[in-house]
Amino acid sequence: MSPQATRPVLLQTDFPELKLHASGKVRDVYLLSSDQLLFVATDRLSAFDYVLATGIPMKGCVLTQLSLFWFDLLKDIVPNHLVTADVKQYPAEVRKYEDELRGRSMIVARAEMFPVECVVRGYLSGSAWKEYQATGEVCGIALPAGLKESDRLAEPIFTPATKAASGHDENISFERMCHMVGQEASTQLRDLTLRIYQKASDHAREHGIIIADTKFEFGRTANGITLADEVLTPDSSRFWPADKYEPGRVQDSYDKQYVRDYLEQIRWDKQPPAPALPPDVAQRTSDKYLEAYSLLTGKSLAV
Ligand code: Q0T
Repeated sequence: MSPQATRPVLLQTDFPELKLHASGKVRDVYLLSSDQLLFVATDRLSAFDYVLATGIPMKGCVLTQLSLFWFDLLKDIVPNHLVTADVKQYPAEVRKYEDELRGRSMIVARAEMFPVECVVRGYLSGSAWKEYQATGEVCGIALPAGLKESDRLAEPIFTPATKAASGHDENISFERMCHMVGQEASTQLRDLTLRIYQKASDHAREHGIIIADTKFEFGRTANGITLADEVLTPDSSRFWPADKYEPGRVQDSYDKQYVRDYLEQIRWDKQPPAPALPPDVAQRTSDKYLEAYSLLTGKSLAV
């Protein structure tokens, strides 16, 4: 038995009076007015690039509450797009759905988004490990020879990316970023990204979690360069359990390990449709998300 009170799993939103602005693998975004958006984190889970048929209880709440925690921790470094996550303050046409939205949503200020993903890596993993093996560099940054998969880097590196037509991110050099968004903005975005990662990864490490890498999106608002999107969640980052860290191999994922193990075990061919998960795999995965939230914030998630 899981001691955690849970909310009904939400796989899809359906708010006919609201205007859907964008829908991603996990989040649905509604346009509220010319200057505000409603972000809703569902309980969808993607693995191996597909959204699975089974929702993960509490996942949308964990992702939203983690982002709120980090926005607050980081507010002295960078302003963020949060307007309110208090459903009692939502406008009437949105508050109509407050029972679904509570805990898993936020209203944000619309920003002029920079068309780059601001990626920072403290460890060598994923596409960076592949690029390093092929070229000895990552996004034009030369790294020392002889590094192993998942090694900690001497200094975190800024490795920007753009959304390619394929939907996959494409790593780019800092120089290429400067051509796209300008040198001054690029330098500001790189400095902010590295400062945010330093503060957040220090915090996480003191609480048993390695943030191997993460991705930020920024925009411009009346407050200047503003941190947008979700931040420092397991969906936008690689979280590794610090007590299992061992360079030289792929690391266990903090949140998705049971799911990956199950999908390998049933030998899913990674073609659609994505399979459903057995209830115990979904529940254990939910427990990992809630555990990450508790470790990082020192609080249990009240709903
Ligand atoms: C955005 C204006 O919506 C996105 O992903 C989920 C499907 C990504 N995205 C965000 C924006 C934001 C933010 N965040 C903002 N504050 N203002 N646009 C656009 N795309």
